[in-house]
Amino acid sequence: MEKLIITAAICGAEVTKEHNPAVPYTVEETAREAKSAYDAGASVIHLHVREDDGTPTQSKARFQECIEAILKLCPDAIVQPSTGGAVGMSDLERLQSTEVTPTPEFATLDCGTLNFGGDEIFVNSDNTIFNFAKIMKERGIKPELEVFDKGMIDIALKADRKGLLVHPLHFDFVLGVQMSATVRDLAFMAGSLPPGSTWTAAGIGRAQFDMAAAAIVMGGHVRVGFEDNLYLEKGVLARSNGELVEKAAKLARLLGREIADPNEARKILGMAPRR
Ligand code: KMH
Ligand code: ZN
Repeated sequence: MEKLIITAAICGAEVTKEHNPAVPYTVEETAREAKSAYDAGASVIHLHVREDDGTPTQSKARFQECIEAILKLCPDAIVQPSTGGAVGMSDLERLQSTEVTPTPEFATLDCGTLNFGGDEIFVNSDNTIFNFAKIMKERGIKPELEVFDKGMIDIALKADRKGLLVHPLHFDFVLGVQMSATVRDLAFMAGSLPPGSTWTAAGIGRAQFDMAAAAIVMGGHVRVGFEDNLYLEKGVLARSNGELVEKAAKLARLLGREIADPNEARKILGMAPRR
């Protein structure tokens, strides 16, 4: 089986230090968390950034600072800025994370609108999705297609039929927000992709390691990190993103799957070697 790509979603836009004191806000904390994940085997850092007080931001300047700080500590890591940002941000605000220098090699592309808990709705109209895809294609950024249910795979494939995506496609199944997170759900999602696609499973909350274990044996890839889950095990907060990555890497080794380094990950994802 192909080596395993581990993505660390180190921060997110929703979790706070009240949930887990290790959630990073400052540039230094963000770089520290990325480094802990990288050292434990993460080749992709999925990145949201915060102001020093924890407020989520898509500011180009803040992304620039955080990416530079991360790459100083993890020189060959694949940094994947979020274009999802936080609920309520405008499209133009969200796209700022793709405007840093040098242009990111990878970024998320959210493929549908979803209920985000309570009254929160994360809005991604077809036109937003197609426009983000077009901009990413023009800028040479590989999109990670964020899909929170099967309908979003179909929307991504609509963008593909319009010529807005470059193959091979890579999907991230975020399971446990809008769609439940069971092995049956994961198998349905993985079985719905066009041949040649790659995929990562991101289980939310206690589903993080269930989905990781299933993805490891199914030949998918794995995302862990504070954005999706704050606990190492029931009742035990993870002290760093590195601890969550370490647990995923340990599961993979137990199951006989080797871990990809960043350059191996680029190859598996069909990306150009490090710029
Ligand atoms: N914070 C969510 C509203 C992404 O990074 O592209 C959007 C999100 C997805 O986390
Ligand atoms: Zn995210």
